Amino acid sequence: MENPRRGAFIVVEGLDRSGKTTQVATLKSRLEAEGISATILKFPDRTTAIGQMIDSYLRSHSDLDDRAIHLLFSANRWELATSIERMLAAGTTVVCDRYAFSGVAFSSAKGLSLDWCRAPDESLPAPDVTIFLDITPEQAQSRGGYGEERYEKQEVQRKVRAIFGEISCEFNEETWVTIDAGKEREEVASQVWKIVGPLTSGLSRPLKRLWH
Ligand code: Z5A
Repeated sequence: MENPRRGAFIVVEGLDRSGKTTQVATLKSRLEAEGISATILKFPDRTTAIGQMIDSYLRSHSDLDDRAIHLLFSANRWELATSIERMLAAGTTVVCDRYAFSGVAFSSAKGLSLDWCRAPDESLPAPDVTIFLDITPEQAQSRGGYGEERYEKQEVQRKVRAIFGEISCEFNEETWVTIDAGKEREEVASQVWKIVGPLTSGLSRPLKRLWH
């Protein structure tokens, strides 16, 4: 019989080096330790055919028009949309490292309009909460410096952070929570758990859709 309470959909966003991978891994261990059924996803999902095109672009092995790469990032999310819905309906908590907000923030930082950037992700499953790991580009760079990928530059990250700030204004304090990611890993993890813990017993409200 299907679980009457669906799983919660949790998205973790932030700049490069803000600690998303670290925090999602810590959260995974905590969820496992608590015996909670959970799935971890990451966008871009570089394993699919579309994901491989995105990977090649991010590594600067190929060039693409700004709009074309934006649509590929969105298509990469649509590839998984049905399975996200199925997992949530089955009562599984889904934690996602980056989602459509990264799509809008990074493409709009290149000069594309917010409305144009939002359109392809319209009607994707909407997260119940987005946890934004906030860090300055300077703090981020001090964490071992940026690598070789396309957007790993302070100027880009500064623009992206400002756009994430604009996007956050559309949400209330329950659906978008900003955490100071410059703090110690354990302190950040404990704040993440305070948000996620209460959602893991499942939700009875229907899943919403972006950007409704
Ligand atoms: N992108 C896009 O344009 N459109 C889209 O639709 C989507 C994405 C979905 C690839 O993303 C690029 O794709 C990304 C946005 C764009 N470009 N940028 N920038 P990605 O997710 O594959 O790559 P990433 O975000 O750059 O991941 P990352 O470098 O792995 O960063 P992270 O996951 O946020 O950080 P981390 O790996 O957990 O930590 C980084 C280092 O800091 C590491 O050495 C940690 O040990 C250390 N760390 C972590 N936490 C702390 C604390 N609290 N204190 C001190 N040090 C810490």
